[in-house]
Amino acid sequence: MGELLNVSDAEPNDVHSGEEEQPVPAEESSAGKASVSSGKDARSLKKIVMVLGALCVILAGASAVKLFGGTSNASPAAPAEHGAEAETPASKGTSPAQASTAHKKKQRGGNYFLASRGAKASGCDRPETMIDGNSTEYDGNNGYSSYDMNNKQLQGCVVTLPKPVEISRIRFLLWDKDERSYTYQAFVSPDGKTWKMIEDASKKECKSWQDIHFNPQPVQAVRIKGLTSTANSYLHIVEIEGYDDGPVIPLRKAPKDGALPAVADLHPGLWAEYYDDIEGYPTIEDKPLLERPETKFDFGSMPPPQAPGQGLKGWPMGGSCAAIFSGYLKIDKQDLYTFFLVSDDGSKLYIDGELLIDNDGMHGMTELWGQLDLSPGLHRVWMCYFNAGGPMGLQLHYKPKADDRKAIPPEMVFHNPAEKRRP
Ligand SMILES: [Ca+2]
Ligand SMILES: [Ca+2]
Repeated sequence: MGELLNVSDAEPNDVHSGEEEQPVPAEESSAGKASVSSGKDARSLKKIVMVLGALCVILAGASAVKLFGGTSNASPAAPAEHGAEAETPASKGTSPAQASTAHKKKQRGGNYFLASRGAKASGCDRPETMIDGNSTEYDGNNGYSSYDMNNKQLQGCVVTLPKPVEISRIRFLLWDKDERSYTYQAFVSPDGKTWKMIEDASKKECKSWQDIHFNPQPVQAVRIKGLTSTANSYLHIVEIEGYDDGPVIPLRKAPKDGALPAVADLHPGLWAEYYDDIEGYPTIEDKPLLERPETKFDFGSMPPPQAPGQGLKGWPMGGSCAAIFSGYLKIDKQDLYTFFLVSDDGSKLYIDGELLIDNDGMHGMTELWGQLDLSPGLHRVWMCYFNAGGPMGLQLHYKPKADDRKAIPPEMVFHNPAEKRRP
């Protein structure tokens, strides 16, 4: 209950007891966090992936206080603002939907879903707040639209354009000043009458920004139909945006496990490809700014960089960036190995061509782990990472069954210089 108080405290000037229905903090629940792993647990007996994180974070102790206690010019939850408090675990969640489609954004023509460009919003209370171009100023009382999902006559929050526009991505901000999560379905319409579902997030725990990509098509209206909230029966949306990003460019993929190289052909370190100025995982069209062997994967975490080049321990860049690490793990002894992948924002770890840890999405330092029984010899490893902005961090640790957890040692990682890495 303290949190609601703090939410108001964050923006004292805006506090007025409106008669509007107010978001109420979710009950103490870690459902949103746990859900990140639930799908994977079901998929594989070999892999046990759990969220320890969102909890074990750089800002862990401070999150509640810092996020809501607020400094005077704190701009909460502004993905483009890269504010220090924009990505605390408490403020940033993600859905698998958002994550799996993250890719370089082109944003041709900018955001079409603005009142200033003739868009109209409906279907909820204070619909104008969804298209005012303001996704940073909102609190427990103001700056969001809402509707009661229990009212079956309401079909969701709708934004309608003056005429159809080619659109390939919508993103919207679910009210995220506490730990609540939502489920929803998103639809687009070429004429405002017939609707096509572009995202079924009815079984996902969705928080904060939702980023949905689809094949470019004429769109005159978008509708976000809320299904559930972990807090109450209301859907709250701060802002809806729509873009023409052009065709979806495929992301780089982990190579399927193939023939292993001869140990004699290997060189120390995983091959690291660093990509600058992209906000998602590298696509097949992105070109790395820097490539080099990398023997340490313990970059730690850091607040937003003050200047280009100010990085983590050994990390070569700052701000929006991405990386792919590929090569081989050399295992000396058969054992059950636990891998820990900690990142801000998203990361994924593949071993032997299989996704072992999916730490995807935009979030603060979040740790996931996975276990694998590995035989002696070489095992293909592939890890991708991105930071959409703001604080960043990456760590890969491992633990043999009867040993301590430690950073991956340099003598365990190799790459084959002859290997072709990009399409
Ligand atoms: Ca708004
Ligand atoms: Ca970040």
